[in-house]
Amino acid sequence: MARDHFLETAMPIAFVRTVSESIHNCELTHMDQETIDLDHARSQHATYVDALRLLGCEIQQLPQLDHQPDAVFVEDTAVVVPELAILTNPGAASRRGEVDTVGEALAEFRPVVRLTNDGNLEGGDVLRIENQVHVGCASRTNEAGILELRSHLEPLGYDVITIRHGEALHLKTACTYLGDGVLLLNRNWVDIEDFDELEPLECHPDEPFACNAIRLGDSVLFPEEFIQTRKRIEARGFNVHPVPASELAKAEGGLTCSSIIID
Ligand code: CIR
Repeated sequence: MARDHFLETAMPIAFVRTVSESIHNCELTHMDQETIDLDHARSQHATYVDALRLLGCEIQQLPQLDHQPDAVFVEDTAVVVPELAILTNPGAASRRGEVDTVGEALAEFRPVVRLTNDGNLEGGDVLRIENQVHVGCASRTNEAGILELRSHLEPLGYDVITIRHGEALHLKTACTYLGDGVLLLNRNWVDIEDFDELEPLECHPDEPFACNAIRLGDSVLFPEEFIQTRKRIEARGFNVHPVPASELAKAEGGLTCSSIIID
């Protein structure tokens, strides 16, 4: 389908969704249940959305889905490249009802395809660096899901590379790309040798969950709670824009999880 059927974007668009009333029933894999304060979570989320706007994104609000506990974590529902939006089949069955509304929103901007239920894949497992698409294979994403993703992306010129990431929920819990050739990572969960020619920047050992950051323009959006790792990122020459992220962290969510950003 010709690209001019779709809306052109002058600035990045961030798709976001309000924290659901039922967030306390969220999926938990590696963490014990803690009380999540809905108002606090929504207030931190609003600060996050303001920061995305400040750093140059146009914001598109997805419909609120109060009966879907994890619906704020929109990242997991789609993988978007300039040519295509691929809706996922989340490994967590409770999350599959989040996908339709994301597809409807993305359809204005990209041709949309949908993974079948032959395999599982969640967007938090997908780290794209230009034409290299690294995909974590663990509890939420399996070989069949990766195979199907590859069948959509390889014809478009992307390399799809499978990565094992140990105990982390998603690949992007274990590492994210800061830009300028630098990968922020937790070496206990991911091996720098799996990423061609990237410079490793390790999180502080006391902050194992401090590897989920978003590069936007000249800034790195980063959880304000992780002071030691922030110092390392700044010492490497990056400008850090801190935002509070502690409440949704109790639901095993990081910063990338709460948006789908398309250029
Ligand atoms: C889940 O377990 O599915 C949610 N409680 C957290 C999802 C976080 N998403 C992400 O890392 N991309």
